[in-house]
Formats: sequence, C-alpha cells, structure tokens
Amino acid sequence: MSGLIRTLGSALVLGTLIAAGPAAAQTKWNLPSAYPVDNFHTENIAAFAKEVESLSGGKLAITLHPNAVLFKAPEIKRAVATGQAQAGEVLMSLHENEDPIFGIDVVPFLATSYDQSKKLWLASKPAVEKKLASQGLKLLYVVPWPPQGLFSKTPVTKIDDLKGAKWRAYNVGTSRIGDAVGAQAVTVQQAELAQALATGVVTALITSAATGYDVKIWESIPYFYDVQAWLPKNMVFVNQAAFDALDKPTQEAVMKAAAAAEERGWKVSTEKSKWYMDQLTAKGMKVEAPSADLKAGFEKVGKQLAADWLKKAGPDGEAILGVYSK
Ligand code: PCA
Repeated sequence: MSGLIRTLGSALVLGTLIAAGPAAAQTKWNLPSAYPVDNFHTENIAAFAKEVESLSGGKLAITLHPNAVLFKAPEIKRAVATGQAQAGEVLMSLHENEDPIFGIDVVPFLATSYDQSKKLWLASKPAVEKKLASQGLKLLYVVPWPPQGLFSKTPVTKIDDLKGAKWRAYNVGTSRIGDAVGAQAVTVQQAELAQALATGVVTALITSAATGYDVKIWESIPYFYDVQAWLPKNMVFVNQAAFDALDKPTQEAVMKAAAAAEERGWKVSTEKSKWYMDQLTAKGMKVEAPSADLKAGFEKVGKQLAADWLKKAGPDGEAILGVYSK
C-alpha cells in the first residue's frame, strides 16, 4: 500500500515538474479591480486569469486584487500606466476627463440595449485603443454593466421629485445629471457605496440592478425605476511594456483568453441583467418602468448632456457616431 502511495507520489511530483516546465520562467502580474469578488465582472476576470495560466502553460500567473483593495477605482489606470501594477480593470467613463472618447458609453439614451451597446463599442473601439496606446496601455477586453436605472429612497414619478435628493455619482456624467435635476451630487465609488447608503449620505442614484444587488441596496432604498439610460463598460488593460516583455506564445495566450473573456462577459451580463432585477423584487423592492413623465424628463436632460459630449468630442466624436448610426 505504502509502496503504491510512494509510486503515485513520485508520479505526481514528476507530473508537476513537467507541467511547470522551466520553473524560473514564470512571470507574475498583479491585476487590481474595484468591484466585489462575486460580481460578474470580477468572476469573469478570475476565469480570464485562470485561462491565461493554462494557455500559457503556467508561464504567466495573474493575481486579481478585487474590491479596490490595492488601488482605489480612479487610481487603477494610472497605476498600470506607470507600472505599479501590470494590468487592471476600470469603468471606462471614470476617465472621461482625459478624453471624451472614454465617455461615449455614458451619453444618455445613445445606446440603451446590449445590441446597440455592442454596435457603439465596435464603432468606438479603434479610438479607445488608440487613446490607451498613447498612454502606454494595451486594451485586452471590455464588458458592459446591465442598463442603468434609477434607485430612490422616495417614489419618483417626475424629474422634479429628485430636487434636493442626495445624489450618488460614479463619474462626471452621473454627477452632471445630479446637477441637472437639482439634486446634491456627491461622487462615491462602489467600494464605499454600501456605507454611504447605510449612513444616509445617499438617497438617490443611477446605476445597474447588478450594483444594487452587490451593495444590498434594499436595506435602505425601496424603489428602482428601470430607465435603461445607457450601458457603461468596464475595460481590462495591460501595461504595454509588461505585455511586450512576454514571449510570443504567451502574448497569444493572453489575447486568446481576452477574446474569450469579452465574449463570455457580454453573454453573462445580458443573461444576468433580468436576474438582478428579479433579486431586487424578491428582496421586497418596488421595481417599475419609469413613468412617461420621468422618462421624458430624463430624455430632456440626456439631450443636453449628449450635445455637451458631442461639442467636446468634436469631429472625431461625430465620425464615430456616424459609423454607429449606419
Ligand atoms: N455599477 C458601477 C458603475 C456602473 C454600474 O452599473 C457603479 O455603480 O459604481
């Protein structure tokens, strides 16, 4: 018996040695992200990292650091650009101040379904990649959040009902909406959102049912209006120099796993989007379509924001919208 175990044991050791190949050649990357470990984006990154490790024969190991523990959401992009981390994930529109192109997916009511969102992404992808390249970053993949709706502590049937609300923003666009509806906007990243809700710092916000679910929003907010205003995307990218330092087969492994992660991510986001809303209902929230008044009010605010965006984005933005609307 013990002889058999010994034989099995040495076979395992041998197997491990063969699988690991030349042990010294392993590269390690850190990948900070800002969302909880059981969020669908985070689970998708974990699956991506696993696939990279197996496709590269163990040559590249990616350690995921979710929940903004390594860097806060707004700091991740710079951390990767400066090589403090090798790869990272952020909400693209967090960086709209650097370039309007990063805000194209949060122009209200421009792309409100998964299909439209995909079309807008394909139209804007070359410009996003080019901008990232100018910052020393290589795009790996993007995945959208479910459509954005309105959460509120009190019932909202028209825009005026939001006057004076304590409005949580997650980027410049949502902050401007808060201003436009006469609310008091405060920027709170998701990692601090549960706390802000619990302490009453926030009484209304626009985000996805996914994030509502992640922060157990029903504990303080009873109303959700399924406005479907836009689908913001998270992007996963890598420091270009870190990527260039890999051998060709490992680079190919990364790009192959990235393409698979993009496809899987869009699929899961689409499929789970209804599930998330069902969970809100199951927790006792009132989940409703917006009233015609509320919808019209948001559309009016949205038109102004869309015009502002186009003015900033200039002819480049116009060209992308031209491709999108074809
Ligand atoms: N959740 C993120 C961004 C968009 C979304 O649906 C958040 O609320 O921070």
